[in-house]
Order: sequence, then structure tokens, then C-alpha cells
Amino acid sequence: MPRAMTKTLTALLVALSLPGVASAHAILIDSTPAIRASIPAGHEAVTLKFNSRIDRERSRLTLIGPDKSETRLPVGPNGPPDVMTTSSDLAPGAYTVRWQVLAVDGHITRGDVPFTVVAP
Ligand SMILES: [Cu+2]
Repeated sequence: MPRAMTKTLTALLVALSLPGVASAHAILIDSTPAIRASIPAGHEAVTLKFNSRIDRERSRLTLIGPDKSETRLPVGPNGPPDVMTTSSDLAPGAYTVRWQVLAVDGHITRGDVPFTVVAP
């Protein structure tokens, strides 16, 4: 094998074995409610779907209410390994679900799902 090719292959293998280079961080790919959705008041089921498996026990969900108060939401223990679920009783107003997720590659990502609750 030519020396240049060997070097290239070695560099590639090193890159692939570095944590975080080859494996994806968890990125939100779908949510219920959707980002900037308007939903009727009441008991809301929240579902966040990611692009990769996540460590549910080391991930957290926080609800930011219309008064900016922050409430930790319990993460449902069941479901596919790339999904987080929770639920909450919500009155009309502007809310954000803030997620902080540990992916199986060991990296933490964060993001917000803002939405509006309207009178039914
Ligand atoms: Cu990563």
C-alpha cells in the first residue's frame, strides 16, 4: 500500500475513534407540541424525538411557565431509546420546554421548544 494512502487511512481511523467526531450528539428532530405550536389548555402530553439514543436517567426536562418560573418535569421511563416523554396540566399562556439530553456518546446538548397554550 502506498505510504500516502496508509497515512490517510490512519488519520481517518483516528478521527473515527475520537469521541464526538464520528458519533452524533443528540439533536431534536421532532416534538409534540411542535415548536411555536398553539395547543388547547388542559393535560398536555409532551414527546421529544431525537436523532440518536439518549440516556434518559441523565437527561432532564424543565418547563418554563408564562411567569418564567421553572419546573422540573418527570421524564417518562418507557418508550423508544431516542424519545423522551412527559406531561403537564397547562393553563393558557406562553411556555417553553427546555431539554438537556445526554447522548450515548457522552455529550450533552440543550434546546428549547417554545409553544403557546390557548383557551379551549
Ligand atoms: Cu457527541
